[in-house]
Amino acid sequence: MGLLIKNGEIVTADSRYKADIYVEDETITRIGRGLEAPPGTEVIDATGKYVFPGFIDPHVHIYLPFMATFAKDTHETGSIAALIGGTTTYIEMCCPNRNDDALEGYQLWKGKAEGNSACDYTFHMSVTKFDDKTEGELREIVQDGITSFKIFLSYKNFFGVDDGEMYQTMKLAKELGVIVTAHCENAELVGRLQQSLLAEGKTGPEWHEPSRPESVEAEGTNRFATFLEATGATGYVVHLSCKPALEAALSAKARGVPIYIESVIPHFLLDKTYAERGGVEAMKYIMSPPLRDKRNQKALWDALAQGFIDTVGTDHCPFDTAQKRLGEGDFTKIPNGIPAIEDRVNLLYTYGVSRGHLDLHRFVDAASTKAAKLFGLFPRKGTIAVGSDADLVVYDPSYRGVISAKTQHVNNDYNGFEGFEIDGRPSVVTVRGKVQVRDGKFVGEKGRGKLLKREPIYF
Ligand code: DUC
Ligand code: ZN
Ligand code: ZN
Ligand code: ZN
Repeated sequence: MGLLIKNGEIVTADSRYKADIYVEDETITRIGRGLEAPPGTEVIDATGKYVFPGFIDPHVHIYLPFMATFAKDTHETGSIAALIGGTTTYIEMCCPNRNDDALEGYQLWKGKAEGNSACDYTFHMSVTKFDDKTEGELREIVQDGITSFKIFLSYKNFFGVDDGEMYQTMKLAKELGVIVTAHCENAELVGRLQQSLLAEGKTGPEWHEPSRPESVEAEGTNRFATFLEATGATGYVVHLSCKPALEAALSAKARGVPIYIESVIPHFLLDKTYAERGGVEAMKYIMSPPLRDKRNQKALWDALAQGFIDTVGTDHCPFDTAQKRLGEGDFTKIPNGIPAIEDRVNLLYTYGVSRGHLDLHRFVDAASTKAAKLFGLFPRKGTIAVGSDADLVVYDPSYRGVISAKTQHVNNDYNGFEGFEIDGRPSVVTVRGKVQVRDGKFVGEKGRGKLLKREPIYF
């Protein structure tokens, strides 16, 4: 049975027009005015609404053993939350520990998602060590359609790589047409600063940011860019949070280094004063890189509006208040993460487009199209065109609401954006032609999501 979305205003990264969209099976087959549909077609009236391509979150953690515990979502809860918020595809970080085998890790992560996600998904494969065996396994994983790597310059004891391993990872990525994504903070410096703060009795959550200052992120970003330059690999900085790191990345870009930038929604809207409230209220706002001084937010919004920041993701990573309390008396033990998978699109629309910081096309580009292009999903995902997957978000800009943990679908007992107003939300969300969400409710089929096989890209 077909699906017809009538009278909406289609908005992509580069076009805006009124037309109907006809979907057969999983694919958009016609776009035009006054389309007729055979009897039995499901018709959705999108009068007064935008129709956006399904949004893509390029950076989430669903299954994640980390900091003596596990992130709280499953693919069932995480994907339903994503879909309600308009995200129809997410890219999860597959993060085996340094001591674990890469291929076994990949199979484990893949197994957690298979048959459980209601939206489509793929992975960035973390390279957490580099030796001959790992290299062979990485080649196999790329063959399976995973054409992006992730490296951590931080988290030395969990996933972090040293500079030599970063170099080898980039050489392999260059050969295979794989983009290297990176968490850029200087691990050694963070470790030393943490130890000296603790030794001075500075143990509360307000010391998390001073243990990972802006300069530490700028150094990591600059080092990552330097290694890209030397190896010729293409890179993508994840969750860039501050002006000095932005300057480091942009100065590399200006000299021709192929480097792309992601920032995540918490850094646009929350600042370090949230982590200075004391006790568990502060611990809820611990993530890395940390929430920063508020002056950075303008730099991020401006860079996003101008296209210097390419994508907006979440770094979704839920830990509940009981887990956050693992760091009572020692800020280095607070599980890092602020969940946002459900709220990213509505927050970016509200505080970007609706409140005048962001052009509507740049919004679609940053929240969907650019990620599709960078990660080998375009034009299957990230646009509205004949032949593309029918991942569509009928968006109601007249909706008014307030974010609250009481109404969220993420598996967590708080929401870092509690009380934030939203000026719009998806009224219908489809994944490959099937209606999965209507007006804030999941009405679809659990476990329908597919692992997306991606092709290498030689940038
Ligand atoms: N930062 C977080 O806050 N959580 C997960 C991993 C990361 O890099
Ligand atoms: Zn990270
Ligand atoms: Zn992350
Ligand atoms: Zn415009």
